[in-house]
Amino acid sequence: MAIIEEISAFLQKGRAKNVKALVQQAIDENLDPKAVLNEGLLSGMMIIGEKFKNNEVFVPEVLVAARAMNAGLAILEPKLVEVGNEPVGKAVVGTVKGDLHDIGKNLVVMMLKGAGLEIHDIGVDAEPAAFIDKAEEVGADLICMSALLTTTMPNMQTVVDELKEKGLRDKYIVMVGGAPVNESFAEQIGADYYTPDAATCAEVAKKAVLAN
Ligand code: B12
Repeated sequence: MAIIEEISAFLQKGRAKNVKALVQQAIDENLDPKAVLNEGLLSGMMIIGEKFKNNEVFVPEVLVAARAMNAGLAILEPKLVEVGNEPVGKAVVGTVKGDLHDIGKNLVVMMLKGAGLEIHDIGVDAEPAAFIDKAEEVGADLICMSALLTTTMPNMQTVVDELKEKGLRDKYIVMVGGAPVNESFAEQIGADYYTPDAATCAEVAKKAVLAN
């Protein structure tokens, strides 16, 4: 089996050690890191997502697959991210309150780093105030929020509303994303940008910060 398919297969079984070793091997063999990400790690995760939806696998299996995904991502990060010298700007990134999904957020972090932004990752299940306090503390340009659950999406609105209440809304570029989020939701809650994936997020973020 080709190495990329093996990565996908081991990820689906939640075998983090094997995933790590194979991602390292792929790097050593000079395979394209984007192919390792998209056709290995992400395609494995998509298969798990589909099985989860159809009740063929359950939370524990998804959790170990996600751990394997994050382990593989950590090995791949230096290849995906070639950071420039001067930071273009600063971004606070987190997954909103009530939401524990971090794979997409971690990818956004990596791509933003690659675009030259200094990142302050506030993790998952982040309180609205945590986004704002961290942004104020570090003098951020951007606030990036991720949500994977329809039930946690409204917490993005809370952050925007609290920014408004504090008179800080115009100080920050607000970006939102995650599988259930879309352009019209972003508009509805008063965010500045939505993008469907992490690579586009980085492109748009860089342009927006430089234009600011
Ligand atoms: C992995 C996973 C889990 C893992 C998470 C582990 C982890 N460390 O992240 C675990 C097992 C913990 C989990 C738990 C749950 N999950 Co879950 N999970 C998934 C799964 C299979 C994959 C998500 C993922 O990582 N995708 C891969 C990443 C790369 O994609 P992504 O996050 O969308 O990110 C991309 C873009 O959206 C974008 N992006 C992401 N963030 C941002 C931010 C910005 C600013 C921008 C611009 C872009 C951007 O860039 C990324 C890549 O380019 C999805 C299925 C799916 N198809 O999404 C379900 C899914 C999200 N989960 C679901 C559910 C229901 C749950 C649970 C409620 C299950 C339960 N009964 O307990 C719990 C909730 C826990 C909680 N409070 O958060 C549902 C949500 C349904 C809904 N409409 O709300 C889904 C859709 C599955 C399903 N079809 O039923 N889950």
